[in-house]
Amino acid sequence: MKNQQLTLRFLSFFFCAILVVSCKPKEQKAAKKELPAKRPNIIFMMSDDHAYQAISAYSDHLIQTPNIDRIANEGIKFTNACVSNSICAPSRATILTGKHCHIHGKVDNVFPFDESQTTFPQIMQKAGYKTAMFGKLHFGNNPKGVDEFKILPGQGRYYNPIFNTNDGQITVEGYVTDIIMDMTLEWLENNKNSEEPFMLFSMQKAPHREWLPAPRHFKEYTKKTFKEPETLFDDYEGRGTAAKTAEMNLLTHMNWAGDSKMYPDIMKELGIKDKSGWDLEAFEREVGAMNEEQRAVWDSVYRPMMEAFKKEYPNMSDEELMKWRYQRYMQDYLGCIASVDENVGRLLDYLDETGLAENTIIVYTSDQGFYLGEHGWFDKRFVYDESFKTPLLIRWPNVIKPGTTSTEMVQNLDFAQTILEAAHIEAPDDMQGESLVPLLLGNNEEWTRDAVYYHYYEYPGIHMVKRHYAIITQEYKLAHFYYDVDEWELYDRKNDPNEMKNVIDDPAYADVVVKLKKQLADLREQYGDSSQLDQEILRKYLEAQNNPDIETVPLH
Ligand code: SGN
Ligand code: CA
Repeated sequence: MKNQQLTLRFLSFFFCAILVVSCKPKEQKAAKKELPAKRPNIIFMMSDDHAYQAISAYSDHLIQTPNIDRIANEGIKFTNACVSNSICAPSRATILTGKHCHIHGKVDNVFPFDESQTTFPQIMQKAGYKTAMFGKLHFGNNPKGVDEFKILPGQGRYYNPIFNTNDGQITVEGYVTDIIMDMTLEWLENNKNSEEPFMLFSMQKAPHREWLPAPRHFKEYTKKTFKEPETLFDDYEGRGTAAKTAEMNLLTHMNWAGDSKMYPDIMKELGIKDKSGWDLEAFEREVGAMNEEQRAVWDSVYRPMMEAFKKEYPNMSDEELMKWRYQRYMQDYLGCIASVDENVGRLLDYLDETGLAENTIIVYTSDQGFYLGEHGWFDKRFVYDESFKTPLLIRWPNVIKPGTTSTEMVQNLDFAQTILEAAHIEAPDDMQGESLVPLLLGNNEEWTRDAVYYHYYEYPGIHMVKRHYAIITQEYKLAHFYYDVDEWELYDRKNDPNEMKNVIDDPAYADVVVKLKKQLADLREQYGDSSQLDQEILRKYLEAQNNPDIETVPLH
């Protein structure tokens, strides 16, 4: 009996095992993920000149940004996100139109944006989205396609800023980064129960030059010392003429009053001249805009620091001065980032508290990257990594897998199509980017692009970075500086991440050069760019420099 029972048990176990094995589903290719049916809200946060080196999700050697990092940890971080032209208004125009600069026409900061161009908020507004924009646009005109806007005129200022609004100009007391977030939160509060989804732009001025922090950060940040970049003392050997002639060096081109916050009276005492011709004006434009209370906090921190420097200055070597200027620069720049991060935290908390977080896509990016002393520089413009790459973090709960990293060559050119697709709206055929939606969903095999196109124009002009166009792949960067020189540069991105050696004439790269030149010519053709267009754009630019009757946007 016992034996029979055992045999039975064994047999039933055996059959069950067979059943389990045969029912196990075959290894299947992961199913393609689809967009959720419900249209999402979108908050597009962009700061001005926020270098990825100053976001701890990318690199934590300078500052901790726990709130911005939350977006990366709960969403996706792009490590090769870049711009098609590393300068403010052209980048914004590319973001809003989904087109390269030579197509939408905003190639530099000089001419106003062509208002006949279609921007994606106009398309979203027509498709039933509620739309609003707060902060910096820098177009020389107001945004189209937004129900409500409060926009800084031109570059705007840090303290007690003026805004252009639907109902005329207003001046708001306080610090610009806090104010722009106040406006963002107020609009959300007023619209959170609306039936329609929303598209909200919250665009910070910080940390744009002259890098002025909130008074609450003066003391803490002026006491900090930051790690110097490896290339702070770059002598530009091994690079082309453009790197050698650019005017963005911390020691030689930075303003004393406006940038390093040296008091004009101390400058005078030390016999330091206003080299740019607008240094004292820049100081007055920003520091002069403070109210009494803000100015008192400023003077209590900056005055003693500058008095101490006054004593040291006569005995300082160039190397010591460079180091001092780097620290001064970072203290102010990163002080600005501290407020940006705090305000991102305010927004994320608000979205959690109201339950809006769940169906809201949050994008955090910058209009371009920035040099934080790398190659001895500040500013941007070049196709070299620190200015060409830009931070890009996106959170979309239940759609993007938390903690995802993508190394794909994505560009600001792609944002319009991405947002339209996420919102179930068809993008116009003449947009030139590629939607990032497959990468957000995890359908990575659908991504097609492996090289991006770059074109910078604003020369001769402030910072004197020569005109150039380029092709960039994960491995290489090939650039042509075509005006007032005719020079090619090639960088091996994997073996020379600091881009210290132009290998264009190195025989080992001869095949790469041939291949990339062909690919670059094809890209130019594909995107509708040409030497003839380069010449026309240049002619118009030079004409405006010589003719004061031609309308231009103020520089500062
Ligand atoms: C200002 C800055 C420049 C900066 C341009 C463009 N000088 O002119 O350093 O390159 O803006 O910046 S400042 O002293 O007025 O700040 S952009 O971000 O608007 O393109
Ligand atoms: Ca900018």
